[in-house]
Amino acid sequence: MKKMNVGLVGAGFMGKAHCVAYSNMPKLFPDAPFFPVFKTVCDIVPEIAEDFKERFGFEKCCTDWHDVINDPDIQIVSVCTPNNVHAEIAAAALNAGKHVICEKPMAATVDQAKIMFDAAEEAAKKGIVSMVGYQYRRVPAIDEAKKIIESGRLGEITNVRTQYLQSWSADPASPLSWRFVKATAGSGTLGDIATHAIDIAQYLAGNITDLVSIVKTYIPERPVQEGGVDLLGTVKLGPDARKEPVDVDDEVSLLCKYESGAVGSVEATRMAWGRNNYITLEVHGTRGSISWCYERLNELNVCYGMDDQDGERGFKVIYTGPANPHGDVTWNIPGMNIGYGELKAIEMYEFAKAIEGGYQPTTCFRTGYQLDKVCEAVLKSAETGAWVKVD
Ligand code: SOE
Repeated sequence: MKKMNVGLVGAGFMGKAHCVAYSNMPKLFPDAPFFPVFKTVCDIVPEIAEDFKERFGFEKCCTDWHDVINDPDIQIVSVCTPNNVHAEIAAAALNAGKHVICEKPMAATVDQAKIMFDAAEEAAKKGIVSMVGYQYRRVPAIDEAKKIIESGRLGEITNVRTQYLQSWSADPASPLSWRFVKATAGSGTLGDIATHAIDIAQYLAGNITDLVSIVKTYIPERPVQEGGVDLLGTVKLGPDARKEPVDVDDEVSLLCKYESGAVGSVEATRMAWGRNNYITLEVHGTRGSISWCYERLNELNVCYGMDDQDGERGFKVIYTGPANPHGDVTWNIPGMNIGYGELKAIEMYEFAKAIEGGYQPTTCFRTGYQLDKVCEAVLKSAETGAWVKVD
């Protein structure tokens, strides 16, 4: 099997997710285009880089991302750093002729996203592939929903509602990480998780053209964890810890119009006690509806309302499996179920197929740039209270 060498920048939670996906891709997908070889892992904390190298079997580790970009042996770069450095690393990698898969949101600002988009457009002319980690649209149930919508069985789509609710930052004792600082994150819940919900909605209903939004920050300062890594709320600090301001949003809500003519709403928060990775989708059409939640990601609820008898109308549950998108490559029996690990492997497989085929995957840097523009429109509308057109 052909081999391709991988460099990883950022050895945190998402670095781990990428590496598990690289490892599993050729095992889960018999027609995987290549076998990824772990060449170099980079993290600014030397002990983290060293530990990651050992555990995942990288050949080398380093603390300066330029060492990854300047290595002619590396063909693929994963960018899993805080958002504010995505642009310089990803653009440098693309300019050096490397395929890039970058975590979301694509950048901390639209200007940074534009730099990445331009670099990706130029690189694409040479067959170089870019991708942003909007993996939730690749859940088999979401692709099945898309098939059903496109088949017309739901009639004309009138409303698409999505939510992404988490609780890991609801406790004021959860430390201030880079995710709560505008300079590093760009925005809070908006870029971090609302973008996933927006991506699913746009995947199914077309791009958002107009929106009006509310953005709230509930916890204005948080305790600082000295020298710690971002552990997503699993560490709590006592009342004596030094505090610093939060200058990004905790919660965002928007009403929107899609280019398809549908309308809808998106809500996201990291402050919803009791909700963990609660991504929901509800689609209403003139003949039927779809409903889905990530916490039961293998199940798609469909109601063919107009085709049901009076008195028998309701949702039926499709347990996704071999007969659904990506069903040939995960597990054999519906109900055996896939989870986050397999989902990231599906994403990696799509990335690998695009590299082999020399085309840009869905969720390429064009998609990432457009999503960053939606975020810009959300923040603008929240400031003025007015409807805003997405550029
Ligand atoms: C934290 O909110 C986070 O890790 C996000 O950054 C991811 O994109 C999401 O998939 C899970 O939660």
